[in-house]
Amino acid sequence: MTAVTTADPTDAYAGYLDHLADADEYAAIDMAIGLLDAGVPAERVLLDLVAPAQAEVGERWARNEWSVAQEHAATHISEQVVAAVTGHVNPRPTGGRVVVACMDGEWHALPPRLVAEVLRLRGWQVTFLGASVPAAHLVSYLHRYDVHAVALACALPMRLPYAHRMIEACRRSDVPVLVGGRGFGVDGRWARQLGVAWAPDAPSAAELISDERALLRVPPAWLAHLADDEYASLVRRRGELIDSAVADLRDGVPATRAYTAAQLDATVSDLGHILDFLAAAVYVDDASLFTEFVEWLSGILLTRGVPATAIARPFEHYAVAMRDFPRAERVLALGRAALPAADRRPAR
Ligand code: B12
Repeated sequence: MTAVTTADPTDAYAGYLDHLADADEYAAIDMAIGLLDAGVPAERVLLDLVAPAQAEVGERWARNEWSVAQEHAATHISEQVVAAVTGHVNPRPTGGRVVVACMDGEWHALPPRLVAEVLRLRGWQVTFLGASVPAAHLVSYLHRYDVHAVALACALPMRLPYAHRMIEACRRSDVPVLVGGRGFGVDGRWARQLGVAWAPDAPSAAELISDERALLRVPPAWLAHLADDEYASLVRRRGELIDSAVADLRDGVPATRAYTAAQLDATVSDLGHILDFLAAAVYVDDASLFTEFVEWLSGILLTRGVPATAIARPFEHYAVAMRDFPRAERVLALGRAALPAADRRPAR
């Protein structure tokens, strides 16, 4: 068993990351259980060790230092650690039932799993439904039980329009809704826009769930701008826009003609993400959703050797197609302004 020389998860962090890097599940679990045995509360092991380590896993993937396989291995180990920690403590419920689920199309199940386990540790009877739960299935599930609250997770802002539909569906079942995850913005501003209670982290989620009046005290959604139908039109034209952007890339960036099937798949996926983030920004009427995404995407692509001119090309193509959509056109223009200068070399 790995000796834990410190009873502070923050001090154990570097060693834990090494275990993730080595894909050493046993050492990672031993370290977490060692902290529990040294008197560290389980909640701190989950939130001060596992959570920041997973954020670092994401940074290493983004910097192209870790492959997708290394990220998957590390995430699997973190999931095993979460199970081992809560299994070790084995909390028994004293409170009502809380259902925790990911939005439809959302595969980041570990962040809400951490929230679910913290709620469990605090006495709630938690049902964790995991990744991508279709709205209709979630609603029929809620009807079968006496549910105190439902907590919905969204890690990617491009899923916000779906999130909104799901929130509304839960509300129609008269179950109080709470949301969280990076997808609602670091300060939860897009949750406020959608008129739903938001918590920045697991402890705040637990406090909110204990205060039913606070959970229900939310301002109405502010989505009057959707009357212009721009969001719906963008969604309708998604496939056609991606096809024409691929054709335009082949014309304008000859290197893309030699792309392998895998490279082409990744390109189509990126072209779709650009439109999905644009549509989500139009949905919540906030250009910062799109500009933040453009900065993130440019960083990812430059690190992987994609030239700045090739990154900019689809944005120019989409800009021409947005001429009849004033809000989308404005958001796209701000996104283009956030693109890297064409002479910037890929980071090494
Ligand atoms: C593991 C991982 C995956 C795994 C998820 C597996 C799993 N079982 O969860 C897989 C491989 C599926 C995946 C896929 C993708 N991922 Co990913 N992923 C991650 C990674 C590395 C870790 C996630 C995690 O566990 N985080 C740890 C927790 C603790 O994070 P947290 O958000 O801070 O959570 C706290 C609060 O936000 C809050 N909270 C979170 N959820 C909830 C829910 C509720 C109800 C409440 C109240 C609070 C709350 O409480 C938490 C604890 O205090 C993150 C990096 C990161 N920084 O998170 C990227 C990351 C989120 N992924 C990213 C991307 C881009 C993707 C993909 C699009 C990649 C691709 N090209 O396919 C896909 C999208 C899949 C989809 N449609 O959902 C980007 C998102 C960037 C952006 N612009 O939005 C990130 C940030 C990586 C990066 N650095 O660029 N991913």
